[in-house]
Amino acid sequence: MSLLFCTRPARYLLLLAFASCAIQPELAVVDGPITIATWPFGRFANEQAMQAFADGRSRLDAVELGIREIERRSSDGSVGLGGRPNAAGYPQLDACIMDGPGHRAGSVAGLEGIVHPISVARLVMEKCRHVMLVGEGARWFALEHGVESVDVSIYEPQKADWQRGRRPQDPDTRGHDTITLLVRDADGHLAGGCSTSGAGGKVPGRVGDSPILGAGLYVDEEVGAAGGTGIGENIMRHCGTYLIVELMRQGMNPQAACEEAIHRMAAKDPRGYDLSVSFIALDKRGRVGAASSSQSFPFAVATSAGNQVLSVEKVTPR
Ligand code: SD4
Repeated sequence: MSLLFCTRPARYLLLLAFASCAIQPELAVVDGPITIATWPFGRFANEQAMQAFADGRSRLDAVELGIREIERRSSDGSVGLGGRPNAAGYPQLDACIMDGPGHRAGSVAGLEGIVHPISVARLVMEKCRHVMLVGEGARWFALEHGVESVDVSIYEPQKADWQRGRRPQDPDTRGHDTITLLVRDADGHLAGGCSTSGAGGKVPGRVGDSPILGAGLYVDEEVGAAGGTGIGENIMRHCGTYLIVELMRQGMNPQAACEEAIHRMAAKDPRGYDLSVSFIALDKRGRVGAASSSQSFPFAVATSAGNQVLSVEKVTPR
């Protein structure tokens, strides 16, 4: 991994062009706002987040608007109400948001019938004395605040069947993705968020890594931010994003920290590198990194100079 430090967005654009040829992302110090998001759809989240910055909006607006865009699209079976249903046949959504200054956070899990879980996570952070709400209580809180919702009585037949032990023959357990978006604003402050329908075909009530601080998302204003995607059970057991941020605190750049976290997880885990986890990271200086345990992993990075999908190959086991 070669490191390159520069301060000009124009040079960074060159690096992005280079990196889009599926070479490991190079590292550059970037002035001005920067956003990084999981998966190719992350470019749409970046677009909204950068537009929010251009419109003079806050970093939390950038995170919320970026993620809402993917929840709204909800078209690839991953995020939002169009995401993969649980084993009983209806979607339960997880989301969280974290702000660097003040180390504030809000989180929701197992949320039903709410169109934009990321907005509810933000409401929890800003309007509630708790950090995390789940299930019916989270939905009640969301409705109290007037967010966009659908009538969950449509899920009643599936719930009744599940309770009676009548399980769908073939729950949809196909692959699934999560939008995780990390931002640094023009003043160098950090924030992040994530939103997902979680693992397709999950047992009703299952909570993944995405709404768990330090698992699917962690932001530390002094150091940097990290986000995860993949099999949540494997990320949560290792506090994946907390580990990455702590590795950055010890001096690693975001790329090295993402890779090192995966090596440490693999060393400890009976599954070795067969973890299906991927991470993105962003540090205070505006450097980005990404790594994946067992598959190539596309993600998107945007600066004022451009918005591009990059890709890393799975880490080489050591
Ligand atoms: C979960 N980590 O609920 C999420 C799903 C995901 O790529 O990110 N899939 O386990």
